[in-house]
Amino acid sequence: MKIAVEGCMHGDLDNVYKTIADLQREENTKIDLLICCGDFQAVRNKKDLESLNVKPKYRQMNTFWKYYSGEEVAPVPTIFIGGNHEASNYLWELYYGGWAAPNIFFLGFAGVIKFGNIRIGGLSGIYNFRHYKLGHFERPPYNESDIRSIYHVREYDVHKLMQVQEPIDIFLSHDWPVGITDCGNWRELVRKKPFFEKEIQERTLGSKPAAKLLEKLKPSYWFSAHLHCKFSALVQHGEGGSMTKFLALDKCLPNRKFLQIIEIESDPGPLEICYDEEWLAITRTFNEAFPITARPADFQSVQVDTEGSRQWVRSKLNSNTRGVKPFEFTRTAPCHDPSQSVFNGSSAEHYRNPQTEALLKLLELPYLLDNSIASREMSSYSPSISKGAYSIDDEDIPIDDVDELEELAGAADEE
Ligand SMILES: [Mn+2]
Repeated sequence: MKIAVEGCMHGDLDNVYKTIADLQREENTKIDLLICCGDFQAVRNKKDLESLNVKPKYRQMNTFWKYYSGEEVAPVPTIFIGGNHEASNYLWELYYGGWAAPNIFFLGFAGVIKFGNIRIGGLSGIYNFRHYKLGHFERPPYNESDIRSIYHVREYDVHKLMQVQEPIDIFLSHDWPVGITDCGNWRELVRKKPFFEKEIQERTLGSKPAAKLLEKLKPSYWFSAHLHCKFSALVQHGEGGSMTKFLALDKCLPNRKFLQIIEIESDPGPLEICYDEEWLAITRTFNEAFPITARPADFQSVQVDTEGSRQWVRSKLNSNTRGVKPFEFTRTAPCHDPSQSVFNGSSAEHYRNPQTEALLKLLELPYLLDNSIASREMSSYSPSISKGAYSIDDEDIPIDDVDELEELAGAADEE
């Protein structure tokens, strides 16, 4: 199987698919799957832009909406995770994963799926210690603070991924696992990106939970993005242990290293995206601890019966009309109309995405994503007055936006 791996998409689907088409023609080859490591920007209409954390000058429709409306169809099955520049309201609709557009699958805030016999896991968002322990309290419309915290990785989602026992072939995170630079040529990296040096030395460049997951899951491949440069590393898990090939890629710009083709040995097919039984069992088990307020998840109440829940999920999938195939793509919010300069369609703040509802029904779980009590309860549990570690006033703000840093670094970054 040939997989194209891409760094940050930034809504530039037209260009990435064109690059893949050119490559297939030039090299007389066929790409089976495109993987994108976040900052995908699945913006359906102008209203979605209100949930996207970008500076006003970058607040553009770009090209995802054409794939959402059906004007264009993704020529290659595409899997993506979320980063820190997303239409977070839309990704929230698909919290458990699902089709964001035909042939374009969002892995969820955390998720594992199968493509053929290849198992792909991922964690959306970026790490920020101030919000890590909190629950998923953000609800659209997002205020100035929520629009930034919604994409910060939560302990709950990491905890679910830490339960995965069976081998993972490919894992995706938007920011890099902290310490990954030790396993590659960091000197060369620092030559190109001098402003990373301090973070590397202080071990703050990247995500702590991602590093924890790398150590636990030991996938064959790990792909990341976010820092807008290409970097590879080889991680050896203990003496004589297995290896993880790490690769980070740039964003999609001319003459930037944003795409890489890897070849993985796999069964002949069919090459389709399918639900992962172990992951659905974990999702079902831990849903009762789903933290819908700012309060940290309480894992103590969760009864783990690994074999029992596996069997339960298996029998459900066997009797499901679609088998292990995810539920079909459905449009919720209206499509962008380029003939209109301002959005004047009617659009709800939150849609119950039928894919999410169907999956929850299959797993016999309640729908919690529009729980409005959440936001009210949230105000009585202010992170800033809780333990010091979550203090909003903390000056130590990790890298949230590399572009901002690059602008500050100015000409030093120009290659
Ligand atoms: Mn990013």
